Amino acid sequence: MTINLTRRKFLQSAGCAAAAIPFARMAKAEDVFVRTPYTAPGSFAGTKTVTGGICGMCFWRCQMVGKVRDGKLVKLEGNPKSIDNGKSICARGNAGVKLLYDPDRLKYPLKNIGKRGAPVWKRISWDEALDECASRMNAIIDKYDEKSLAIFPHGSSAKYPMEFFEYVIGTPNNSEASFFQCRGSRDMAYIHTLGTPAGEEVDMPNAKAIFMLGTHLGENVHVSHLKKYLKGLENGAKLVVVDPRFSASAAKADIWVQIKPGTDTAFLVAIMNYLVKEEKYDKEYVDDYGYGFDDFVEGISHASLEWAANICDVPAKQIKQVADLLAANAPHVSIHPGRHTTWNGNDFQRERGLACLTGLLGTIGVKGGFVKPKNPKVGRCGWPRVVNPHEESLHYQGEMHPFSPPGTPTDLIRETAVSGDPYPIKGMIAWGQNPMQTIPDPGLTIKMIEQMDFVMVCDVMPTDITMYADILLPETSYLERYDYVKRGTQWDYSQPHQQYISARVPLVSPTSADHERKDSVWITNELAKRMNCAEHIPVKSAEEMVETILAGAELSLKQLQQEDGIHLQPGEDPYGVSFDVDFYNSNVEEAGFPGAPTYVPVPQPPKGYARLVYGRVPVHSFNRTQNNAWLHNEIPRNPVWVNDEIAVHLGLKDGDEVALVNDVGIVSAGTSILKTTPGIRKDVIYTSHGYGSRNPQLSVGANVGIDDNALISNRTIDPETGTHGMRNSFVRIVKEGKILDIPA
Ligand SMILES: Nc1nc2c(c(=O)[nH]1)N[C@H]1C(S)=C(S)[C@@H](COP(=O)(O)OP(=O)(O)OC[C@H]3O[C@@H](n4cnc5c(=O)[nH]c(N)nc54)[C@H](O)[C@@H]3O)O[C@H]1N2
Ligand SMILES: Nc1nc2c(c(=O)[nH]1)N[C@H]1C(S)=C(S)[C@@H](COP(=O)(O)OP(=O)(O)OC[C@H]3O[C@@H](n4cnc5c(=O)[nH]c(N)nc54)[C@H](O)[C@@H]3O)O[C@H]1N2
Ligand code: SF4
Ligand SMILES: [Mo]
Repeated sequence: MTINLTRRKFLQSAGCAAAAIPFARMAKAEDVFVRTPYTAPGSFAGTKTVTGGICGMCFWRCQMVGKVRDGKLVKLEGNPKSIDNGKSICARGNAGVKLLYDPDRLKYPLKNIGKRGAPVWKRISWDEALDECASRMNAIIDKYDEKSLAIFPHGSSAKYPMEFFEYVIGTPNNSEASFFQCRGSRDMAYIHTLGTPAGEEVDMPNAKAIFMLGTHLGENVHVSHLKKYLKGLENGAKLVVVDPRFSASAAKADIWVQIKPGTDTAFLVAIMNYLVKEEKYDKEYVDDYGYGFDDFVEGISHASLEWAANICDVPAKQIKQVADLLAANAPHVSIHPGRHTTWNGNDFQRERGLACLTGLLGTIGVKGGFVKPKNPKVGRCGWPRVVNPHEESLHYQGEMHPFSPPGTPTDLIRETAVSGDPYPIKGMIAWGQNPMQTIPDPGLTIKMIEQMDFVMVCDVMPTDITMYADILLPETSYLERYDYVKRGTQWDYSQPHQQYISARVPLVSPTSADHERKDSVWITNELAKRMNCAEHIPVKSAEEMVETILAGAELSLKQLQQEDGIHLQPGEDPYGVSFDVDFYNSNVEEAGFPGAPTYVPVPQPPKGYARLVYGRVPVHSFNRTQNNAWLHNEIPRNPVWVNDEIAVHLGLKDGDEVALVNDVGIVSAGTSILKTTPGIRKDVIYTSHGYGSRNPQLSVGANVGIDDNALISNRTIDPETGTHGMRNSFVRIVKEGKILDIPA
């Protein structure tokens, strides 16, 4: 592929073209491409290839190039120079084109002159919007103090405003979805076991066995991670998948353990107890790097195979079979740490269990095991820490959740806002996060929002949270802006080691006559000026921010461009690096929690209900792609999985139109189609996340399928970390208005 367009030339042509083409014509041109990208590469003749793109359809950040014709992006592809995703991007990455030209996108700053939740929008100028946001937030700070603001950020463009509100304004109330509803419990458990966050750094390509708990690769799609996994399987790795559902991974497994949800820690400690008793663990690794091993052995000694079999509802001999398979292939075993790990509120202990199992098998720093390749160094660019509000954080004040990830547990913010105790929280900022469909118990989120003096939302699309904004700010999309650097190493560590550095640069011009979108650096700086913080502004533009980060690696945007968007340099072999293992963690014990991984039972479904469990579909990212017609057309609604025998009992059949009602009486706003299958336990109902938006501004995605989050009314809090347990809500099926009890 020739990459023959310089950035300068590209920006010139893109700028002119965009200004010259009225939007109606652009939309028409786009329609021509709706169906073509997958099938007709010939139709991309005459396009220019622009390098430097980084995908933002999910957070994996694959490296891309864009095909541009007349200033219009017509196709996205993996960057052939990438040693990460390579030429591949997934369906969602491909559909970025559709997001870019989605006519429903936010275009101008908007003021809500109706009610929160039932907005009436009035277009206002940026000056009016920023003046109002700043003056109302200043007023809240004057009346109360900095702690009365809370920010709900997510994604790379939210980092800059997040740092502003935390480091400069000084609020500790910052709750990132990636921690408190995603991987916070995992990262903290690994830090307090192996001394390092987990990432998903298991060397699957070189593994003899791969062990996955819940992790449903194939439905969970992160391109280079999937490549690692598939390479491992191709290379003959045995696969063990523990999942109550016949997931895409379970379908490839040598052993599928159809576990009872919430009981995984019992499963893990029984395996470890067996390995210890049978002396099938890595004594040398444990002797050299293990701490608290005797206390650990004592702490798990009760966990017989039969004990776990009874709790997990799986045969004892299958647990033994899994343990033997792992031991037989050790140390070349990938114990996958998982990613979304906020399941039932007993999650820190389960993740500690996974980390301990990793140590027990000595599968650290070896082929196939847990390895941490060194990333290339780059510079830092962001707001200075003018204040450090950390100690004021609600969980420090209350001495709760001592192993909390960075920020403040979402639930503490929400309860504090609703009760006003220990202090009022009166201003809310949502930036790249959709709390309405992301945080369990949306009813409580609405209560929190209702008592706010001011709500500001910055987004790219109308979503369920934007309906609650007083002022709604439109951001440029990831295809039109500079933002953070993506760096890493190649994924198959048996290859000569290489590191890469790339940066997100615009593939098309952000300017156009039909909208007034701005990037997050510009928006935050303008707010900072109006909040009397101009002196702390670290950079004038997003471009300068990227240059500063690159300068730390003695690189520049110009040089990256000359290198086709990706700088490669030699790295270090990650093998041979060991990590100490805190099998028994006395800090955890001193804080009042079990020092050895311990199974804590979780709430069980009341009579007539099944547990609601959710996961991913390969063609959607969270809630953010609901309105993307290309993706929507692939899986228009989220099927409701029900065990086939239960279905027969209830007189239901495949394809029936159903709704769900939960154990506090909340009925799903939408309906979906039933999927009856032996591939789901009888006490579980499954559907996928990312459907059922209620925002009428979405012409494709509104009221389609079932919103899982609307049904998650019972939240449990993981006591060590303060992260949300999200799978303790229970549902019944509704068909034609009739509620059907799930038989025991
Ligand atoms: N296509 C797509 N891919 C994505 C994303 C996306 O939005 N779309 N998001 C990305 C992100 S940020 C994340 S965090 C990951 C999430 O992906 P994962 O980390 O793989 O998600 P989980 O929710 O842990 O896994 C869901 C699976 O867990 C099973 N499960 C439910 N309860 C239990 C239980 O108690 N025990 C066990 N063993 N299994 C259980 C479910 O049946 C389901 O198969 O996906 C990433 N990849
Ligand atoms: N019920 C339930 N809840 C979940 C999950 C689940 O499976 N089920 N998954 C959990 C997990 S693993 C995660 S990681 C979180 C994800 O939680 P969120 O980060 O809230 O994910 P999204 O639903 O994609 O919402 C992100 C919002 O950012 C907007 N957005 C997209 N791009 C941009 C941009 O460039 N700039 C700005 N300003 N906004 C942008 C989107 O339009 C959307 O409104 O959800 C968690 N919560
Ligand atoms: S995995 Fe797919 S959606 Fe995520 S960054 Fe890569 S191409 Fe984009
Ligand atoms: Mo996540």
